Amino acid sequence: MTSSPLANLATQKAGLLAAIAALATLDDLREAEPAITGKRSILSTLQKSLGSLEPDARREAGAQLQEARREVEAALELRRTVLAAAARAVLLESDRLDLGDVVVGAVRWPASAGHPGLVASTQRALEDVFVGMGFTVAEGPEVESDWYNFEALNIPPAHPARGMWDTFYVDLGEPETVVLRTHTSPTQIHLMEVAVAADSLPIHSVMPGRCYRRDTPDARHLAAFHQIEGLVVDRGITFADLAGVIETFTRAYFGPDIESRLRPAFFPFTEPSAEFEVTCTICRGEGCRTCSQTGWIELGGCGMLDPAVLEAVGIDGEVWSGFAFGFGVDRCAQMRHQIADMRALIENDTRFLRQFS
Ligand code: FA5
Repeated sequence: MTSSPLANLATQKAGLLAAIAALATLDDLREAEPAITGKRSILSTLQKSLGSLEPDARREAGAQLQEARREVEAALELRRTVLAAAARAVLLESDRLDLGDVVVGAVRWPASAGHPGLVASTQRALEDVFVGMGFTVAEGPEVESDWYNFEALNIPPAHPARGMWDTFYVDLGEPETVVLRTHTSPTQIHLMEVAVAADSLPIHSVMPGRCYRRDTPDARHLAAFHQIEGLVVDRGITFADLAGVIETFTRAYFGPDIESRLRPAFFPFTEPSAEFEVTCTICRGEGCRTCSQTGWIELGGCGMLDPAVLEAVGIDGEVWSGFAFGFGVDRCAQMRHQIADMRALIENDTRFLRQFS
């Protein structure tokens, strides 16, 4: 009588389980795996030997062998999970950064506190100048409806003046009805609406904030930049008041050495309108790459409020008049600190940023 090929199965299985338990690393496991469950393993050899058995005996032995293989494979997977977790723990421990060690122990360079960026501090300085001149400070939303950004400012749909502002549209509601504001002028409209509703005219306010345009960044432009808007609505306001405010502001912010000038321009929401410019501080008016060889840098636009705008918000143009202006905060920072290329403001080069701490 020939003995069953599975006569020693229990001992053989115990040997495999012991070998699995002794595997110390994932590499050991990968190396041992073919000998434990692979084609040349003892389990596979036993499987082949079952072919010589009678069908009934083969079925019974097959089931026994399958159960043994399942146990061995389960033990191998469990060992793989345990070893992988151990390897990960070792890796994490070696990567561990104890912030306490860095701060309290091995500080390799002087720890430095953060500080407001140049654009933020310029915005504050500009606000201070205008607060000193009797203006209040207000803010408006960066995402606007087409009505506030364009229509209420006397720029109806399809008006050619829309081409002055290359607009980012937000994918909300009807197509092209919600925009990232292209200028701070829509905040004028919010302010006038509130003043009408609260019966609180006159208005003397400045409104700083971020604006967005599909402009290609260059020495004087960014796609996300900042403006500060000014709005005065009062009785008997004239262009001389506007010119006086612009002149006072430029002298207060840039100092008496910098010249400024107003040049006729067109904005749909002001009439008459002007652009105001200052001497380029990079070349002192000689002409350079930053000012496109003109010797002047445009800071912003301004003008007397167009009666159509007053009417859009329900202000009686027979009683009230006013002016508005809007200029670039980043441009002011650039001119005040003689930064040849505006893109330096957003490049986050700490050697540049540290100069303004
Ligand atoms: C306007 O945006 C008008 N809303 C200004 C205005 C307000 C006119 C009230 C009349 C009454 P303009 O598109 O010219 O105008 O922009 C004004 C200023 O914003 C520019 O002179 C410049 O200083 C700044 N500016 C405009 N586009 C950019 C840009 N892409 N990057 C940086 N600064 C910019």
